[in-house]
Amino acid sequence: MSSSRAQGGQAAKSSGQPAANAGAGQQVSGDAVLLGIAVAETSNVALLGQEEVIGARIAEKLVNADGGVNGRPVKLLFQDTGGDEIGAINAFQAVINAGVLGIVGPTLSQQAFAADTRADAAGVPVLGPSNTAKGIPQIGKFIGRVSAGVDVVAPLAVEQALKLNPEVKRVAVAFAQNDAFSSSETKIFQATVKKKGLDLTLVQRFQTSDTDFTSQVTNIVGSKPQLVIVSGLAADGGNLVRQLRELGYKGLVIGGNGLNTTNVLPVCGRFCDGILIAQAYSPAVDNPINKRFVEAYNQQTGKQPPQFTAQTFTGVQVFVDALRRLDKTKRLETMDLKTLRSELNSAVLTGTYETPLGQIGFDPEGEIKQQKFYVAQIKMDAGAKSGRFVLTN
Ligand code: 1QQ
Repeated sequence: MSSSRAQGGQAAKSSGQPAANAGAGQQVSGDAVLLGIAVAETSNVALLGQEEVIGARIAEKLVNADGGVNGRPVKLLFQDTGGDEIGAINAFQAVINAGVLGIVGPTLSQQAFAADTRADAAGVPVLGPSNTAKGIPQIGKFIGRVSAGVDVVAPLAVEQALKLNPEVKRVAVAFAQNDAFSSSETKIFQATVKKKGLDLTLVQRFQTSDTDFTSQVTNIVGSKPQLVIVSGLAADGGNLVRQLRELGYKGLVIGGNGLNTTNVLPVCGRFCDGILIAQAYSPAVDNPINKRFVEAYNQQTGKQPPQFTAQTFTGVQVFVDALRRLDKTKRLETMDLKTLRSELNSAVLTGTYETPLGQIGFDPEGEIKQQKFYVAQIKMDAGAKSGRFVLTN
């Protein structure tokens, strides 16, 4: 079953009919089960979002190979959000109007705070594949995430840095102040630094649109840190690290979740080497679904899957598993679309799932319950044209 697209802003604007009033009809009966994938396929944020599209496509292939939703094929409706809030709102509206049962997206927390409220108001369940800021599941009853929050993931990178260099005492942090995730993550990093008895010597701010970090890196180097922690997105964060190294900084660097992609490697090149980044996924997770996922990804790319790909795969899988379960108690065709979306939301929240992230479940607010996390370190290959994320634990 091939994927298709909602009709962009057009569908969002032209539909006068509230989606919640439509019948289930073609969304399920003998036809495909529709799910929306609204992530950043374009803009700077596509450095992160591209990996999510791949995860969704692999999930579509594997769930359909397993019979879809009890015989009904699953069809993903892709809608590009671009990198900003308005793009996310429009993409959400387009897939909602097209009748999807649930949405996996958007890419950024900054976008989620804007777009998720629309889905929640329309009664459409959302699973955030990469929305890690504090407060995401609390946006509303229909909002959950398969991306563990910064509070549980970020501190692990600091612990790993201290293992690599127990001498670390002086720490500087920098963060993108116009991005909700980066502002949330830096708070956790700063609290962790203090909790560990380290000295937070400097806090520097930047914008995700910045390309020149001269003043920030000059101030950072001047504060003589032994560890620098960067919370930004791939383009800006990668550039900051490069400029920091170019100015001669030799100590440890932690990158936050916004740098968690090999797409950062062309940005910082050889200067990416050694960056520590906490992970919510390991390709080594030992269960059948992860093995199939890793194999499918590897066949396509020759590489191991990255975190955002695994999380987006998981978002689709959770919706499909929940629909399969729901269908066994109440046949999907017997419900109108509004009821079906609401029942799907309840089913998602009450299930447990064996996924590439390991076994997961949700708390009543939609926060993921996940057992294991990891820390990777970037190793650039000789020549620094390519590199890998190597797990340290
Ligand atoms: C968020 C994130 C992003 C940096 C992941 C793509 O974690 O916005 O919450």
